[in-house]
Amino acid sequence: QHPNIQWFKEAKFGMFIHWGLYSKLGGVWNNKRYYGSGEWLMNQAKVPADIYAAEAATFNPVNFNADEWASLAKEAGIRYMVITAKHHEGFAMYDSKVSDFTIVKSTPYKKDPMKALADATRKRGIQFGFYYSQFLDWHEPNGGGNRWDFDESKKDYQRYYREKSIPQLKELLTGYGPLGIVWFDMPGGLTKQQTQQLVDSLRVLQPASLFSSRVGQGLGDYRDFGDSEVPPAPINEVWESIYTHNDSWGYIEHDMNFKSPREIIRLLANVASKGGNLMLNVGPDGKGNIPYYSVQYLKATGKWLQQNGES
Ligand code: FUL
Repeated sequence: QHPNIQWFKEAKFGMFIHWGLYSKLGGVWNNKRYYGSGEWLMNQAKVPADIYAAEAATFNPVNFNADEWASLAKEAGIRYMVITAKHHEGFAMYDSKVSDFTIVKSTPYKKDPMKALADATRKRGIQFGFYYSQFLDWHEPNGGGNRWDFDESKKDYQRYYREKSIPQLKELLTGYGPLGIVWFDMPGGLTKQQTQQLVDSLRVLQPASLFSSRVGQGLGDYRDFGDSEVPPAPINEVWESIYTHNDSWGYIEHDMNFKSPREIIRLLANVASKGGNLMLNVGPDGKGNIPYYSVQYLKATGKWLQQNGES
């Protein structure tokens, strides 16, 4: 077991945040509405990489306020936060030096929101972590997943890992203070030995960080189930369930199917009673606002937890 697993075993409630260029698109492409995972819009609509990238020119999340997000988490009784540093679309939501496709270099916003969020979160005693899509990257010719622009047979995954994925992970593990979690997602293109090498090369940078099981090949520090899945019975392992507040991880403007405070509390109780943590996702919009119902219902959840002696 990982030497720093204890806090996670006791955490119970985490906040997941999916935030990227897709947040600005809100599930709409060429006047067509898509439903489901808003962060998959580029793939759903098979948007060419260069046309998708041009959307960055109008991504300007001026309402983003790190202290607001962190204090909402605190009020909700949340103990750890994991935010998308780069999702499958390939866009870095932080100041990456190894790519030009970043919030600092290709948007009018020009700032790195992650520094402020890391600080605001930790200041409130909440563990902070990054989600990073280590294999799927639809922006890059050698990244996994984009077959509508790039020929699969010509892809060099090793090169993608070498030139973008690993260097970006190293940036995230060295530039943002102590990370509670590095939340990998959707492994691919690596053997077990190569995955072990990846893990080892990152471990040395932050030995205390926990790595999610989606790093692949059974090498994570705790177990994640599938999306929106709770095991049927208690299990004797360190684990986490991930759910999203409505029906999408990334912001979708026409998705109003938010779980009520009662539903959130039931879910929390179900997961906690089986010994796991619930990491519940919110999807802020392209301006940097957490949806109204997520704010209200998370606050109500926190209030209930406090009244019932859990927070
Ligand atoms: C999945 C991803 O493909 C989804 O977009 C989302 O990030 C979810 C939490 O994990 O595997």
